[in-house]
Parts: sequence; C-alpha cells; structure tokens
Amino acid sequence: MSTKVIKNGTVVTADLTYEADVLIENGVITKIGANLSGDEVLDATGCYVMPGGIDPHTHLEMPFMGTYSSDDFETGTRAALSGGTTMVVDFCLPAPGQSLLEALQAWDNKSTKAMCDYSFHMAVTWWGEQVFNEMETVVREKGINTFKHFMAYKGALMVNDDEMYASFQRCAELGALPLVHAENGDVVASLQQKLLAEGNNGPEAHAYSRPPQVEGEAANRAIMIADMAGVPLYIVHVSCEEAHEAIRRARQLGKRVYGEPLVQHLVLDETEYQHPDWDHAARRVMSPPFRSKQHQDSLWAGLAAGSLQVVATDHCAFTTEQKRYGVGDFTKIPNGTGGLEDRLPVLWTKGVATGRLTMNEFVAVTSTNIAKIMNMYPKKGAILVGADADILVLDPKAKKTIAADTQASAIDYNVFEGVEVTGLPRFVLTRGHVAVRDGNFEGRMGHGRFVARKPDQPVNRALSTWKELTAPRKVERTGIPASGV
Ligand code: DUC
Ligand code: ZN
Ligand code: ZN
Ligand code: ZN
Repeated sequence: MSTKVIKNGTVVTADLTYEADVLIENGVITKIGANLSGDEVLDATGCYVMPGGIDPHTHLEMPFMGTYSSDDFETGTRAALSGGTTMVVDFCLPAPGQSLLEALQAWDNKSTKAMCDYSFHMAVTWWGEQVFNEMETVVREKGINTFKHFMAYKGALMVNDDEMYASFQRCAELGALPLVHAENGDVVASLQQKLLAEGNNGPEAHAYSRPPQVEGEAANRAIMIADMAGVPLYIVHVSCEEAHEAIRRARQLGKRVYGEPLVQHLVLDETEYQHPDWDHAARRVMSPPFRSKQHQDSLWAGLAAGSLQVVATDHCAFTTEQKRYGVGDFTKIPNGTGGLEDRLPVLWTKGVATGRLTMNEFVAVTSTNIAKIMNMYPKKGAILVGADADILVLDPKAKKTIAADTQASAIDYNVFEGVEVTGLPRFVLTRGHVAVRDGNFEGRMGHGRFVARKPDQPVNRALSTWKELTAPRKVERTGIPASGV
C-alpha cells in the first residue's frame, strides 16, 4: 500500500502549533514526527498543516422557494475542496408532510457525486406521529444526530412552538442535538406584507423585513424551549448582537447552547442592499440578511471569547436568473448566497492576518469545534494518529483576488468578488487523496463518503441545565370548593 508524507510543514491544530511531518497510509494519519519518509512526498515548506475545513451548513441541490439551489454535490464539493474544506454537512429537507426516510433516500441519491466526505442534518418541517417515529430510525440506523427547525418561512418550512417543543423533547430522548434557524416567522411575514403594501418591493426591503429583533426574539425563545425540554441547542447563522447576547447569557447560566456565525455576516454588511444595481443587491439576499458593522464586531468578539464556536457558510447558491424571480416582489427572491470555496481564505485574511483570531482559533472554528459538536471527532477535525487524512496545507503567502470567473461554484457571480485574500491551499487531501496540488484541482467525483454520526456523546447527553431528576409532586387536597353558578 503506497504511503504519503507531508514534510517540512508546521502542524497547526485547535490547541498546538509545532513542526512535524505527517505520514498517511490507507487514507488515515499513521505517524506524526520528525524525519518521516513515504512513497510520495508533499513538500509543505513555509506552510501550515491543518485539519481540513468542515462546513456544517450547506444546501446543495435543495428544492427551495420554487427552484433548486444551483450547486449540487459535484460542484459544491468541488468548491469546498478548492478552498480547503474537506467535509460538508448538508440539510436533508423533507417537504411538509413527506416521510423523513423518503427525503433521506433522495439525499442519498444526490450525494453519490460528492468529491469529499459529507454528512446530513435532518430538517423537521412538520410534526406528527410519523415524524416522531422516523426520528428514531434516523438517529439509530441512519447515522444522523442533528435535527434542524425553521422558526421562519411561515406557510412553508416553519414549525410552531408546540411542534418545536415536541421535537426538542424527542431529540432529548434520542441523544440528538436540535438546530434552529432563529427568526420570528410571524413577524417577518407581517413586515413583508406591510413593506409590499407601501410599495417597497426591492431587495433592500428583504433586510427591512428581517431586523435583528426578529432573530433575537427567536433565539431567546428557542433557548428557553430547549431548556424546558432538557436538551442542548445549536443556533445556525447567528448574525446579530441580539442573538449572540441570548447565547452568551444562556452559556453563562450553564446551558449548552452553541452559535454559528457565517463568514458572509462577518465580512459583508447591510450597505450591500443599498446598491443601485438590482442584481447586485438581490444576489446578496439571504436570511438572516447582512447587518451593520456593530453586529459584525459582536460576532468577531464572540469567536475570540468562545461564546460563538463555529464559522459556516449556509452555502445556498442561486444564479442571477433565479434571483430575478423576485423582480417586483422581494419575497420571491430565492434566499441564499455562496461561500464554500471562500470561507477559509476570507476568514484567514480578515481574521488571522488582522490579528482578530489566532491560527489555533481559526482551526477550532472552521473544523475541530464542529467535529466535536457534531460527534465526529477525532475521525474528523484532528491531526492525530488514527484520524482521517482530511488535511489542508495552507500557504500563508499565496494570494489571489476572488472572482466568479475562476470559481468552482456553478453560479455566475460571487458575493466576495474583488476581495483580495492571502492564505490559500497548497495541498488539500481528502482521506489521503490529493484533491488540490499547487493550486491545481485533482479531486474525483464520487470519492466522498457519508460520515455516520452517533448520538449520546457525553456533551449531547447532558441536560441543558443541571437539574435534579425528581418528578413534580402532585398536591393532594381534601377541601375542594363546589363549582359555582
Ligand atoms: N437562509 C438562506 O438564506 N438560504 C437557505 C435557507 C436559509 O435559512
Ligand atoms: Zn436558515
Ligand atoms: Zn454590482
Ligand atoms: Zn441554511
């Protein structure tokens, strides 16, 4: 069996930085140390050898808002690998009323094209006995331990509080982790109608219809509901101080609540929606929308302080033609932006190169923390003997200007167009196979495998807050007043 060795690099993990060679056999790291040799040498002189990025939030070939997101498992995972991300966790989205297992079959079929490893979250888009029962199969037989709940998209994907509470309790029983898209869908729907009635139909109105308060309210509500269900909680795409504040406060009280900002929200702001070009603004329509600088500062601070743990993309790419479904009515612009290829270089440039994040924090928020929260550490997210050889060799001196013309994604623009980035992959390995070599793509369609994730990691078994498990006491009364009238 042929071996590979990554030589002369500096290993950077979530907690250590040191010089070492890394030996790979059969897709797994088998030795880390000085002067290792192997059949093939990958020279990492001047580079950092890190766990490949994990993007815990993608929507590939997903039916949504009357169309399908345009990156599929081929172009999406090609984009991922091109930018140093070696695993994605995609959302399996049953239509309301559809069987979870049937939806999962569709996702299994689509994902056979994947070039890197992948896993799924299951969305709970409706509630009933069938969902309750199928959740157990999803966890125990299908290797999925995370369930997503939309608190927005009223009349489509949204679940109400009673459904969310029931599903959270089910997650607690199964040792699974609930995820929420936290926005108050009722308030959003009513703001949308008001804005349209006032003649505000352009893409800027999308942002006005989803102010930070709708996110802050929903984040607080989800945290309290999780607390009552006795389950930890993961809040996706945290974009504002109001939601971050709710997470901070919950964590300070001992609740296991995790927050995931997106690289887009860290770097791009609400002025994008004021652009005179309709296409420019519409291409940036996503939910939650981009915010002001003050919110960006809050998110950066949260990553440094540890109150926010993960940086994702919510990669849900639509072409300009698809965005134009919303000409004359902003509520019909398909929500979503790309970012899979750009997440690591943009976060390195705007985070590590500016001093806002250390290199170790960079690895933690782009890979290791995600692997731990999602129960796949240390198979993923680690440079350790026995870990999968999903490795990014990052050259901190390599530079490029982000441009749609040269990207792997299947869409015709890039929200980071013109941003100059440093810190690019010299090599990217997916389970030991070289997918990027000196900037050239060598990935293979169908190489990716599904990563099953178990429930009941200790952190997921813990109650949201510590409680002594005693049954509530029913009070026996002798004197019962006669009913009135
Ligand atoms: N937000 C988006 O912008 N797109 C996909 C789904 C979501 O919640
Ligand atoms: Zn969402
Ligand atoms: Zn423009
Ligand atoms: Zn999403």
